[in-house]
Amino acid sequence: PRNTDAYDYANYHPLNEIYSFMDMLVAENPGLVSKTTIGASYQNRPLNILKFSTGPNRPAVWIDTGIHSREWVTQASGTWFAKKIVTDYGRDPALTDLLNRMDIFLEIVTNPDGYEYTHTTNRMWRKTRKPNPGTSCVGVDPNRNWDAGFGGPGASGSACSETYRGPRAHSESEVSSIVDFVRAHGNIKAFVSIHSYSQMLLYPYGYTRQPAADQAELHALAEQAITELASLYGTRYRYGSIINTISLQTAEASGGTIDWTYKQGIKYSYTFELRDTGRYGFVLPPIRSSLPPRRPGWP
Ligand code: ING
Ligand code: ZN
Repeated sequence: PRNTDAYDYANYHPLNEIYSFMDMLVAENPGLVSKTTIGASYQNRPLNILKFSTGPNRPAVWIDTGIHSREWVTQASGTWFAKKIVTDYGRDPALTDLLNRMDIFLEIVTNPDGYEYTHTTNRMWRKTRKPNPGTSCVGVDPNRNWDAGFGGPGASGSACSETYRGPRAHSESEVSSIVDFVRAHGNIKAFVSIHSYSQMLLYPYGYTRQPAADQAELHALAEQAITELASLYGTRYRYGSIINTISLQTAEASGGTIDWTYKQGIKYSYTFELRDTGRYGFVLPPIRSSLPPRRPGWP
């Protein structure tokens, strides 16, 4: 596509098309959107974030999608959010009010090496693509690599595991680039890290049963959010703390993104698990292919 109106939001796109989407959106909305590169992936791809801003020195909302590469509905949703923000600014009162007071940062492809690999080689790849010395198993789980309960139960020390935590906290540049950005910014008020699948809205903690200090408020806000979400298409999301809501082999999940951001003082730290509930899972079909097949001679 030549511009972001011609972009097909109902289909999945390879990495190069998402990168050019970002550049088109910036070119079309120079007063509202800018692109910053916060680091490089292991394979030296840019870690790009879009900044939506209408004034200087604002507190900010962070959204990331695609930290797990196979969760394709998340990168697609991130692309949609970006277009939606520029379309709704000045039209939708809530979004306009938000952007008149705060900046929004959006990292659409948080694990670009993994995303490329899911298109070329293995659709089910989750982790980064950094080799692990002493083994042929590649990659670290970037949602077990953060310095929050790092090394505890709910992550693996084995390089071949899908939940390998890595050699040390923040060992992955895809993680440390966000850590550095969050610290340097210093005024991020909400941090939303988006995964799929399961239809859940989660808040800290994942590494400990100890309730977050703001548990009551986080719970009430999650309930309000999923109620409003369901009012649109009837999609039902469960909600609660990570440890009480996800079901893994181990109860815990340690070293997760939002446990770290919460401990940095970002109270509104949430993770969405988008559609579906397991029928298609990570390989959720694009909207187009869930339509009935075209019949020759029919409109
Ligand atoms: N699920 C998440 C995972 O990393 C999760 C669940 C969310 C764990 C937040 C920790 C923190 O296992 C998926 N689908 O990736
Ligand atoms: Zn995930």
